[in-house]
Amino acid sequence: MWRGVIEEYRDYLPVGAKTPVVTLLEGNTPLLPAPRLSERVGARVWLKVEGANPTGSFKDRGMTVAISKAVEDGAKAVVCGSTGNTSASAAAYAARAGLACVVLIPDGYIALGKLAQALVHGARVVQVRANFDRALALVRELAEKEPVTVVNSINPYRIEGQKSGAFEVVDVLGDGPDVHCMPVGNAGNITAYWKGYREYQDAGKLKRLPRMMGFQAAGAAPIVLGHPVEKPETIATAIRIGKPASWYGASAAAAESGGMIEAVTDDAILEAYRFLAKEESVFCEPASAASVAGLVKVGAPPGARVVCVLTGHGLKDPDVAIGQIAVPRAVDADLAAVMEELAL
Ligand code: AN7
Repeated sequence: MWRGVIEEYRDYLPVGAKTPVVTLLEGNTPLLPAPRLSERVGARVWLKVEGANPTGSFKDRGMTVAISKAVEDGAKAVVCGSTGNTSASAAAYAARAGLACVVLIPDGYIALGKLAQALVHGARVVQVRANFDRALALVRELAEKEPVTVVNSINPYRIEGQKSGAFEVVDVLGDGPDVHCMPVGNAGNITAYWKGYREYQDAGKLKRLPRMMGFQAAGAAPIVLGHPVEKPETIATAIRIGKPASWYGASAAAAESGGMIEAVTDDAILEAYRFLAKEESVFCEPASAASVAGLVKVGAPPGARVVCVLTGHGLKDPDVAIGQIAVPRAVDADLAAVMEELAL
């Protein structure tokens, strides 16, 4: 049986025999072949379906390590600022560990499913009239005044856990892919994947390092522009971030791997989002589709092995989903009415 990220990759993680393992058996997510996307871009594409994690996003990989270490270090409470998924994951893992959890979220800009998760798992949720960047600054200030552990990706244990995504890709493919595509928000995940690939290289488990391709939303693309964005805007609220904490890590991953950080428009993100749902049967959230929008935009060498990380589940953001289709109208409960509606 799969034992969760810490037990499966213990040798690569900063945990000891005394670390209390707080796990929801995260990880081991599908690496799903994507035949129609492969045909479209002329490469061999796999989708790393991170929505299959316990709280529906990749954040669980880092949270199992961050919360376990917080318990080991005697913490009583954790705090994070979040565009949604970090708060959902922190709330769930904190509940499992018996820790109090405080989350600061940008008022009105987090997807409904994520807000629901933080609430049902029992976190203290504060909606702040500000964007994510300001919420994270407040979290740092709060942690200086109060005895709380920050579980944003500025906590290095988060990055350590998230690098397990790269291990799993290599464990399935037998080597690194040629190209690795992913969305970039606060830039922790691209930093983590690159660390994971390099550690597996050092361990002799991988011969080929992938080119790391990170994609920001065009309205929230500070790394592409080369300066912070004061008022980031995108339909992909998960990556509506103007001042990424791991800016350096993302730039280094792209530069060292011969990859790039690029921007994709909201229209391109939504096109990829619909394509993934209709053609590959994977319902991901808008931010996740940025990885595929990016691949479609920049292309890949013919026949290259490409992995696109789909970071979160589509059910997280029902408003965007429903906004993409015409909501069906109600008809009378008789067969004639149903058939008329179906134009049969
Ligand atoms: C679905 O939850 O920043 O570049 O506070 O939820 O590591 O930040 C979420 C980010 C991509 C970007 N896809 O990852 C948060 C938060 C999804 C996300 C990203 C996020 P990073």
